[in-house]
Amino acid sequence: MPIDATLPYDETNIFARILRGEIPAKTVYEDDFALAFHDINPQAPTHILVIPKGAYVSWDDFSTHAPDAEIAGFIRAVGHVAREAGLVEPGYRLLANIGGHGHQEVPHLHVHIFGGRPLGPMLA
Ligand code: D5M
Repeated sequence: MPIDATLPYDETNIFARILRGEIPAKTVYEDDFALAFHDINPQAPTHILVIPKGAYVSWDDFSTHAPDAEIAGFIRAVGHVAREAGLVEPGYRLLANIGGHGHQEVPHLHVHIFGGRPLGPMLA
């Protein structure tokens, strides 16, 4: 079910639990600002999720409320993970779903990294 991205942060969401180490994830990268792990239901040969360590419901919440250092650190982490996964050449896709029409299901900001095959003009 898509979430309402205007709701307050829910500390019990699955990615908050991964950040707290309460449930496992196939982690590929971690730093002060971000955690990256394989998506449990991959839609491409490489499908990695990158999440900020801070408690942000969505891209909207993050871009409005996060300090500049967290925003810069998170964006750099996304690029680093894609590079380390060997995706820069031949290319890859970033996607962030936001709220109901964006079909966001987990109420903690996450950026999908897709790669490993030609992705076509859109991933709908
Ligand atoms: O997509 C949410 C994404 O999160 C979806 O691709 C599945 C993934 N997911 C859900 N639970 C887990 C766990 N436990 N590990 C890894 N990946 C997970 P969106 O529609 O953008 O909210």
